[in-house]
Amino acid sequence: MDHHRSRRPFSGSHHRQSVYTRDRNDRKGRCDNSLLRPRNHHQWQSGSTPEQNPLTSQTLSTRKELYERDFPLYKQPVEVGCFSLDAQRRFFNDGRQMRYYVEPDKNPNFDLRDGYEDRYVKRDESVKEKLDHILRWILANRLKLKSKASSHALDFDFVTWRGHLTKLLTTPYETRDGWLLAVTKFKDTLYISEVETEAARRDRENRPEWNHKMMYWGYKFEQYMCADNAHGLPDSSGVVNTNEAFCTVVQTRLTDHKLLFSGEVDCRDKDPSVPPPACYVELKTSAEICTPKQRSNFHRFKLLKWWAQSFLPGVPRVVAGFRDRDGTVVSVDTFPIAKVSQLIKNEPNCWKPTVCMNFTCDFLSFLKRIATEDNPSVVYLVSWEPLKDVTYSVHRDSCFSFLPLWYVEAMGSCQDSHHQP
Ligand code: 0WD
Ligand code: CA
Repeated sequence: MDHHRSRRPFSGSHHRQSVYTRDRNDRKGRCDNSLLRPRNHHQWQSGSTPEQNPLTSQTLSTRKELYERDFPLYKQPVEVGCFSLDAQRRFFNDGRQMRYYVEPDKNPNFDLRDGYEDRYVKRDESVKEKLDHILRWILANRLKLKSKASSHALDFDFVTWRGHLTKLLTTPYETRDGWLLAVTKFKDTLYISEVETEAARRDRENRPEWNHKMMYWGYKFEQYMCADNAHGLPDSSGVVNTNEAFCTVVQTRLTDHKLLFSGEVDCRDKDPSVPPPACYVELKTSAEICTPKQRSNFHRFKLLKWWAQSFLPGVPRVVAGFRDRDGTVVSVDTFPIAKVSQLIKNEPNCWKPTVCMNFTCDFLSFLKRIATEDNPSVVYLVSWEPLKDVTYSVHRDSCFSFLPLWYVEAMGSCQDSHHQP
């Protein structure tokens, strides 16, 4: 076939995954994920073939039983910087969008529906920003980021969004949504950027009106809970603009994987003596819990996502607004992340933090093993669907390439240029 012509041999004969050189785009210029089905697709059943050895296998199992071992080393995340996105989604290398947590009444009666029709500016979700904001932050802060000795490469194995890592942490327990991650090795760092799956795009484009409203409720809750400065009060008469964001950038290590990632933070405690990320507060809304069944589901499904998202950057607490069916917050509760494991421990068949972390650790090792070619235009497209193993395919100069030229050129401009495209 034509698009195998420029295929280059890989360094080892054990590379048995499919190799694509060029991808066809559909009429709208999107990458067509339906063309991703590889021909010589190897899907070894973990635990049932001699090729299950995790050190050589080209696939990775997500079965939770395989990850029930001791909790892996996860270093205390350290904030190395922050950035802001303004009402027009413009990047600023500072904390101007930081907001401050304001303690609410126990029974607040916030009307989350207020403003949906007339005071809501919604971010355009069809614009895919990929890692661009993080890359901009890296370029603006290169000097203060520790570089590897004798090179100007970053001293990180992985750069990504916190949200992508959250999806990895919850994968062994996920039964509904698969994911697609694009991975590129550039100057010894693996960059991980999400690609929207076909199913996710369909869902987004066909989202019913009630769903749009409920998404707004979450942002409206933030407005009721946050002030723009440490001594201010919330202004619920203002506009909700979801372009605006404050993002923390943290560094940490999961066993031998050095990570740099960024995540959006809702607000901070106004006490200036508590340093980030310990001062940060994650805000959530959830349906009011009225029955034991609802409580159990909350523990088994919602707390998993909340824990994974906040544990990663070291955000110590989630403040939840419980809403009735009409969108009125009837109570507010604080969930310290460190106490979540106690909350769920009497829940039969529940998720375990150690499984989430061990799977993620093994997944990152898997990426290091497969993504060997250091080239900014090569993408290892890693995909997963519930009940299946993680698989991948390789793409050169395709629509999946995501490291922008401005980043590649800026990073390549200082010595160590043998990897330049
Ligand atoms: O393009 C993409 N595929 C993604 C873009 C996926 C994930 C994130 N992003 C962007 C978001 O626009 C946002 O600026 O990255 C930033 C946040 O990154 P994150 O912290 O790594 O993402 P995550 O932990 O999934 O979400 C944190 C918050 C969400 O709060 P809740 O309480 O709902 O978890 O970021 C917001 C949201 O408030 N958020 C988004 N806002 C606009 N568009 C999006 C999104 N696609 N995803 C999360
Ligand atoms: Ca939130």
